[in-house]
Amino acid sequence: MLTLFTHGAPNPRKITIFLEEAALPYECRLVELYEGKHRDPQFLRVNPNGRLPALLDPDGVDGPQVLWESGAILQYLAEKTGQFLPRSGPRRYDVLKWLYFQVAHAPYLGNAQVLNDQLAQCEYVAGTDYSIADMAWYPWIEYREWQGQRLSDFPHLRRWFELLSTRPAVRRGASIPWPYTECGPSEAGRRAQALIERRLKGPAFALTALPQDAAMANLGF
Ligand SMILES: N[C@@H](CCC(=O)N[C@@H](CS)C(=O)NCC(=O)O)C(=O)O
Repeated sequence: MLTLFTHGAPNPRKITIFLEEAALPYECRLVELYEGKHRDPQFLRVNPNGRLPALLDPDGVDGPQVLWESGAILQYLAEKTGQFLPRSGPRRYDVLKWLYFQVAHAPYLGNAQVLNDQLAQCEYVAGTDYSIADMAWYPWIEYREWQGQRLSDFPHLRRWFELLSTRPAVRRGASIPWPYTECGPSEAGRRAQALIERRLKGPAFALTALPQDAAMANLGF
């Protein structure tokens, strides 16, 4: 069975969305980010970069396979199952292009505009078919408020987000180990949640409710 090293954070949720979509059996191993457990020597032996997600597949091509970096994990699982990534041809590279754009550049604020323009032309992020590129973007769009952004400013992105939210596997995957609005049951998680909620109500976020020009002027641009 696959083992996913995870916590309540956007990059690991890309993988739980895939695993739920593909109905692959897996177990979750929680690595408590707010307590810094991802920097423990034990976890660094799994991912020397000390970040989540990581995946262990005991049935890899040539024996057990350890993976980290969410884009590599999504590509591996897509190739293992033959789902959500065309095996060859231009549409494969469309998916990889939008996948790598996400893993290389999220969560920069300007990406919402780029995605919105793309989704004005395509039903899904990489074209006509639902793919691992959609799974990579979805959990980050969930966190839009942390960047002071609203879906109402990006109608095509909103249409896509609502479409994905109707998929039962996306809803399940995005709630494992818990939804993005929560930080988990540990003491450190509860402290983090209180801090985040205070910050979301604070002036840095209120600023973005202003029209773009006024917000920029306020920032001194
Ligand atoms: N490029 C990596 C980024 C992984 C990453 O930064 N994960 C976050 C959780 S969403 C993390 O582990 N953060 C802990 C830290 O940066 O110390 C990927 O796509 O997997």
